[in-house]
Amino acid sequence: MTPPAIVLLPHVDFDTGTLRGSGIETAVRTIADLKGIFRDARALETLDPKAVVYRVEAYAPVAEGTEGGLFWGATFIEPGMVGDEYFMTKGHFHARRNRGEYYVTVAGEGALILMDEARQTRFEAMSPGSVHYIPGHTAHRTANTGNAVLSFVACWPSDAGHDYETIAARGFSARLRNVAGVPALVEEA
Ligand code: M6P
Ligand code: ZN
Repeated sequence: MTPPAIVLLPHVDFDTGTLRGSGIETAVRTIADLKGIFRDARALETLDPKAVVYRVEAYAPVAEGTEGGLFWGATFIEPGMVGDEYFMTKGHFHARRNRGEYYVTVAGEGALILMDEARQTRFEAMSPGSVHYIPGHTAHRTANTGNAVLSFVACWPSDAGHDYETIAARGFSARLRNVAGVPALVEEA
């Protein structure tokens, strides 16, 4: 009789959020990938285009678009600034607008920036252990406001999809900027 196949389950390191195991896909976003995301294009030009801003490790046990499944991810944002803006993710609405998501902070300090479809923007402070429920119909982006790597884990429906185009076209209505040493949301003019 053939012995049952040994399945290596993915494994999370709770000190860092790092995912290990087979079938984990990593995406890297560099300064060059984030043109148009930050406000200060001149400040962006002074940075090494190959420098990594953030990395996402994702575990997709079902195909993207599958209804009823869930994905798991870990995101690692380096500390850094582009002008007075903190290193941050591109940000997205879910392509299926009503899909929600959980984020849980593992390490570092940051902010989860949330914008509803009426373009009302707010943020939640992220620190180790903080649990963030992102409702449907809400764009989300994370910024590293500290001096060390910000890492958080995420869980979202496998049919949520990423709508980056809406953010590329109009951005968020407010940006998280360092105002006199403190992260503050500043409305776009
Ligand atoms: C989290 C999840 C992912 C997302 C990642 C980076 O891990 O929300 O779905 O891809 O953050 O965010 P973005 O895709 O906006 O760059
Ligand atoms: Zn999402």
